Amino acid sequence: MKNIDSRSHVRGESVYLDDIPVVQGTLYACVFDSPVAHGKLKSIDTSAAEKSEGVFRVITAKDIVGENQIGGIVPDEPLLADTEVHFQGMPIAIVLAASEALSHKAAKLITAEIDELEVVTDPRVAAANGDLIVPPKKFVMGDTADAFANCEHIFEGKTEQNGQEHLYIETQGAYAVPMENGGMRVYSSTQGPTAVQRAVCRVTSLAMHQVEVDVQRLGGGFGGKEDQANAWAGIVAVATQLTKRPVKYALHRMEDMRATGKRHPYSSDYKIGLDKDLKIIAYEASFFQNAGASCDLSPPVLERTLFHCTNSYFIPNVTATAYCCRTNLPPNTAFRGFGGPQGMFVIESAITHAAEKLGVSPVEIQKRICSKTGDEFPYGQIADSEAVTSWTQADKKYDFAALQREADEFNASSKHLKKGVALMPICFGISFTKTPMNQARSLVHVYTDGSVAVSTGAVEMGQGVNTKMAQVAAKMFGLDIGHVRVHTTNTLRIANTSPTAASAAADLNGKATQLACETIRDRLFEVAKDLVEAASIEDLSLESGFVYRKGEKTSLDWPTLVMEAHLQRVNLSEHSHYATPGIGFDWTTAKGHPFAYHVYGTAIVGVTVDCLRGRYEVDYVKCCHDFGTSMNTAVDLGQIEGGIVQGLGWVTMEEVVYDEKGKLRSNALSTYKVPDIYSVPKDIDVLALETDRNNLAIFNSKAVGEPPLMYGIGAYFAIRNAVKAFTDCSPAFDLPFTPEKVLTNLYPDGDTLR
Ligand code: MTE
Ligand code: LUZ
Ligand code: MOS
Repeated sequence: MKNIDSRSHVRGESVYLDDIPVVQGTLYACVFDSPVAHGKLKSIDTSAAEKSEGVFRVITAKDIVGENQIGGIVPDEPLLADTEVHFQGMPIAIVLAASEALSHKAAKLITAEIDELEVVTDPRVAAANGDLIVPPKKFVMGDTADAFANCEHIFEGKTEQNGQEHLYIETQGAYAVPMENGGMRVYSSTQGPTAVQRAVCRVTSLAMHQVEVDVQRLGGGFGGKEDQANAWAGIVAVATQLTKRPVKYALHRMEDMRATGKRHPYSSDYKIGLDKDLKIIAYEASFFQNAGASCDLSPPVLERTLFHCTNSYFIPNVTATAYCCRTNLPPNTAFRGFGGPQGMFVIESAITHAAEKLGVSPVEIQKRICSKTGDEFPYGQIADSEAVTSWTQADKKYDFAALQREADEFNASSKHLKKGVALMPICFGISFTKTPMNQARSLVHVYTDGSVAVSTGAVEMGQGVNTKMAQVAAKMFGLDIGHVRVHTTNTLRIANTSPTAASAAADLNGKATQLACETIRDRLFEVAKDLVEAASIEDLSLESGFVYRKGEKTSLDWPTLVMEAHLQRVNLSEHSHYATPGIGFDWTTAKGHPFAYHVYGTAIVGVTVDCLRGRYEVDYVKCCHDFGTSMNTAVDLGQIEGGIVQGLGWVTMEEVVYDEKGKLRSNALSTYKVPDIYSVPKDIDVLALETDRNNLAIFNSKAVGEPPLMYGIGAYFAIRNAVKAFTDCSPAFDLPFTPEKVLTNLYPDGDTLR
């Protein structure tokens, strides 16, 4: 089963926001955004822009009909700056013109008088100033103070992690078209159609039933459009409301890069304690999250850092504290892994630190603490663990010791090329940690020709969720996938959707689709029962387009059955709702059972470092991954490969650079390097950990969107090991490990010719 979009993607026929045919009279928006990261906005001069060729109107904060606010969790984010600017790239005014080129030209003519204020870009400085967006969050299990007193070895240290640009191929954008009675339809490149609908209603004062949001698909989201599509939809909606004209805005790459938030940088402290058998018995960590200028999704991202701060390990005594620090950078936001990778890097760094000091391989420590079924996570959930099974199966197939030996032997005879190997286990909780978000709806129509239309709240962004939705309907009705069409994600057909995020879209929307199909199927069976003279509907099944009775094919085919049901006035449509059972979390105790299940896996990453130049290549990523029972191995393998490459890009070459004034320096593809075909691992080998253990995943096919990204973290540790094979050093736990940083670690004295 392939991805149903492959053909139209390859032929360039798939429709993205910018491919939607525009309506006559469409105006093109462009924002004038703040050139200053922090300051009092005294005045805005739009006169030159208003006189510029083709300009229809310029809009500022005072024109907004509704509330000038899009902050979802904390109301700290005006749509347009009114009295203050708090990051470079913050929208101040909207220019509307007859073409995209003319609106961009006019936006450059706008000026603003801004009294500059102090710019903070460092989360620790913000924390020291007491500038936290929400109060600190804390997880406690056992008693670390007590446990440290009994430790044989204690190590303390610090880690730094940089951000990451989403670099979805399709930039942010939206297109609003006025409808009668003051309503509007908004096409948006968003992961969260309902979030866009709410934001549009807030800034226009329209009721939600007046605003239709429609999403065909995204050219990638990666979390960057979970919350941050709202601003651009809000901007075109405000403009449409004021002008009664269709308004479109598809951002240029550099606008997108400077105006949108990224993965959160973190600065963290750790303290780790081991007993005499090298078992970790105590772990303390403090996470300083660089949230940027407004709240956005920073608190739940921070929470997931805590949820994943012990990765796949069981540590009996844990205290983890997390600080959401306000800085003058664009608001950082969801990014594949959602704070989980940041938590995992710190524990892996702490383990590596301990191993280095104790003169053992980190593997010796990692293997002693793999969680087992029945172990408790610091947040109270009891593990149903595949940490050991994925480790054992990976070791059996790939032979960790042999791979290490191969690297050691290579290094013994190679002067300037050094190989490094590292083991990277993962454990990722599936469900939104905010329990109410774990619900979804699906609308299924069976038409009288036998074709099937499915609409859900899931947004297709390349991850293949539409293919999975079509598979669910096809399987439930015993049809070929060609009979099923998955339609746009639309707030009129599916209301109150959660964003497509948390890797949970296929589970939540797939289960809702399954329920809808089941209901229709049972109605059809009632009709079929008489037609094929079955004793009970229990005897009936649908396979390969025919009704089967007690496993035997009858002559009643699907289109005939459907038409007969229609003639008998049987309802051939169903709208179903699914809510994940058995989950919940109580923040007053910071304990509960937040996740439907966890996804596990164990990867081994091998690299070669060119110790003359500091450059490196990833030779392989071999992993045993917990799929449950994959319902689409092609799609899931694609997710694993993409996730790994995106993860290792974050820890190696992707370097987001802001200067001390809060100006983004890595603001284009010429200054921000993402992995390309030459830098992907030469070998990605995936062993399926196939289990028939029951879980809450759709068809037992576990969520796969985010977890594999964290295998990529292993590349940092593998490179570090290679560097240490060249020279006696202890590189800082500082991401990304760019070739420049590798080189300075290889030659700490700057002497490159030894
Ligand atoms: N894969 C592609 N091709 N494009 C994307 O934007 N987003 C990732 C992941 N895989 C993404 C992707 C993120 S951040 C998430 S949360 C999941 O897909 C969301 O989809 P799912 O819930 O259907 O797995
Ligand atoms: N988004 C969200 C997420 O709102 N809550 C989550 O728990 C989450 N987890 C992963 C990715 N996005
Ligand atoms: Mo993904 S970060 O949950 O959009």
